Amino acid sequence: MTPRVPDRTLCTDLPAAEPGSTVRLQGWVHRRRELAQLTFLVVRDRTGLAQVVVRGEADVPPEETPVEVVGTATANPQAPGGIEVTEPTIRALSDDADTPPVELWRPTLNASLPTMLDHAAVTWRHPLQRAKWELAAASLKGFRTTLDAGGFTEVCSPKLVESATESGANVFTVDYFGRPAYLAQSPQFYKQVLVGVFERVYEVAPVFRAEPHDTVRHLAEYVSLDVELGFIEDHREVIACLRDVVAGMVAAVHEHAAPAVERLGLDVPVVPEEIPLLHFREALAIAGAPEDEPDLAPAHERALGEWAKAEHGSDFLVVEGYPTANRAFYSHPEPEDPHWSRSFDLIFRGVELVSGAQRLHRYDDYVRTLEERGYPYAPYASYVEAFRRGIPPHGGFAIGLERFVGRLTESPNIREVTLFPRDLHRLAP
Ligand code: AMO
Repeated sequence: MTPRVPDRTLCTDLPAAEPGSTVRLQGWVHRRRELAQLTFLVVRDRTGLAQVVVRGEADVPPEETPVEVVGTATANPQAPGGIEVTEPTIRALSDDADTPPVELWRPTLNASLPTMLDHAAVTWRHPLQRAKWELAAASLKGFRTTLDAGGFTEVCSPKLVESATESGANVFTVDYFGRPAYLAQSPQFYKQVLVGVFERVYEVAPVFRAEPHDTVRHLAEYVSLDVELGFIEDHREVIACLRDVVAGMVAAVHEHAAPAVERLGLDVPVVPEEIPLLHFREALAIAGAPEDEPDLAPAHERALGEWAKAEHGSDFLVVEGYPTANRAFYSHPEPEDPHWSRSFDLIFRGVELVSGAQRLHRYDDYVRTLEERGYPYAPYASYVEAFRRGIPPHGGFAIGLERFVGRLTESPNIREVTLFPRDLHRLAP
């Protein structure tokens, strides 16, 4: 429970205050503008901005200092929302703040990305920056609400693990009491094993990828929204679940982040009832790629995004049936033609947002696949042996949170929507 701060008026509620009544604001000095006879003070709190007018001599702390303002609500058609605070008593709640590295009071920030990231603790205070994370927070709510309603159980799996899940190449190794361990690249093995307990699980957690590439869509740590469900017929059921989850995330953006959508002037996508779906082979042809290409390159995904928009008016597209050899070993091959897998990706505005698949669920299939791929058994033993204890047919997917918000806001670089990004060059702030 949030402790009740008596009599605090939030900035958004100021327009509803009775003119003449005493109000108490708490927030930061967003802007201090000294004129000859007056000082205008704009206070910023978690809900918005409010104008305070100080007549005559004023001792207003510098910008970004947290303050409490007690004064009179006064009608003024020129003030935001038609009400400002006059005759204020202003009390600094901390020491005077240093001059911020960027002018946060300006309607837009025109600092370079490195400056924004170096000073993230301050630059996130800008209303347009905050709005981006408000979208992320709303999306998380929608993810959880949709899955809770669908009978899923939220789980938390370990992030220190003994084997790589996605590929050996991009794992971070840590010293675990004198032996090597890895930071989890994904909760993949645990979510599958937990289908054996709960049937349907999801997890919201950071995952770690030692990505050697300095790209606009890769981070070394990102938030993975993982889902796994049992008793399925095939991957199409997983795709149907994914469709509902993404629709739930978009609905939650409307429901919980409407002011952020408005501030950013966003074009929020509509999730079609049936997301257009292509087989990998068709996708290659549409993207103009050679037919023996093993995967879709970013340029192919962009072309497919344009195709989905032009042909179906959709910001989303599912590609299924990637070549088995090119997907993770736990992916289920198509029984009729095992060259292709029951895997899929969801492309959102030309960028891969989700990977998923039906998984292998029989112990013997795992042993054979590990052997065929030349993987040692030992590092996978505790995972693979769970499949001797009765795991039903199952499948799942993972959504990259930062990719979702990045495409929602059509940001050129994923770092712009990440609170404190980690990449090849950045470990602080
Ligand atoms: P995959 O490795 O494709 O699949 O990751 C799933 C989704 O996570 C996001 N993503 C990233 N986001 C930011 N930086 C990165 N370095 C990065 N790498 C991936 C993308 C991607 O689509 N275990 C499987 C999922 C599953 O089958 O359930 C997996 O992790 O949005």
